[in-house]
Amino acid sequence: MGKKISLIGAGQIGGTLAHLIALKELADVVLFDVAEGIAKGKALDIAQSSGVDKFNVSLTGSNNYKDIKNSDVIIITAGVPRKPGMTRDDLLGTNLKIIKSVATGIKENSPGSFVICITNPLDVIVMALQKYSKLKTEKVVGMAGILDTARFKYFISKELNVHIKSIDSLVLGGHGDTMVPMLNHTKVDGKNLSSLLSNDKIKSIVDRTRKGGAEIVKHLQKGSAFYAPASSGIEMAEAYLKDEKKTLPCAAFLNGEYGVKNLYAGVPVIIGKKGVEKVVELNLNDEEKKNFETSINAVKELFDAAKKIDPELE
Ligand code: A3D
Repeated sequence: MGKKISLIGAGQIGGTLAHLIALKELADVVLFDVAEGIAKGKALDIAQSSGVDKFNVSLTGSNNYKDIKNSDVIIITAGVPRKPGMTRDDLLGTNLKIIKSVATGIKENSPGSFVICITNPLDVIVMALQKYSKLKTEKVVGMAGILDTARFKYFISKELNVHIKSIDSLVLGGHGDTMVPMLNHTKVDGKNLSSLLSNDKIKSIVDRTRKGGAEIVKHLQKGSAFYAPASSGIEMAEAYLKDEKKTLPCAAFLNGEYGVKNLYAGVPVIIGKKGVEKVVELNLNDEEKKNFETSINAVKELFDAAKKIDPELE
């Protein structure tokens, strides 16, 4: 039987996700948005490109949650993006309300789906989504680490003039200014990054990665990054649909792993047909551990702020 992916939010990322899913023939697509015209218009536009690109999947636009029934995967981008000068955390109040309605829609119509959240502030919104929807924690996961890692690798590849494929790396922690590029786990053709670049250079690449989203917001002036975020979400959906058992950095529920309990944060996980099948625990050195803890504390603080906005999250 054909697979089905529902996209909640048909904005910049939602539309790009739909296009990528169609080009890869991953699944039939339902584009859902409160702004019905956007969902319908984009679905029709992409569907018409099948005459050129020859893909064979169906695309529909909707503002009715009943249309997401029996989705294999749901990817959520419903919410508002940042404007220049805003942090991701500034989006909390608005996007929390939106995610509550999305959680209800999913719970009532497709509770067995693998749900990938992209809406910011990521770690707190994905945690709220799981709490509101009460879906299994292994079926609710956030996209951020793949994007942050892709940005980090891109800047390294440009600096060293090497193919991005030769770089292994990971960015963990929360998706914010405290995210943690794992320097000791970063290798270029098997060599340690510290043997190839000066400390100052590495520091400036880490800094640019942490501010990678803001750099794009500043250029665009209207809206935030959407091509690389969409590609990153697709990698997670594909790993689940094809049972790839791929290790990917994602915002996952921690139940004691890395010494953290009852919180979502960016860690390497294995994604296969059961969803998040395992949290991979890396050996962190003292500095990585310290930075990871700082990042976890930032996520905890923001979740406390979310609980003040909506006591139902207690
Ligand atoms: P945008 O193009 O504004 O699309 C968001 C869409 O959500 C719009 O079409 C809205 O109509 C729709 N929407 C609003 N409320 C609802 C609702 N209640 N139900 C359904 N749809 C609704 O934004 P975008 O696609 O550029 O970004 C979407 C989100 O992703 C934002 O919160 C961004 O901050 C976030 N984002 C996250 C990352 C990560 O790496 C985690 C990267 C880039 C953007």
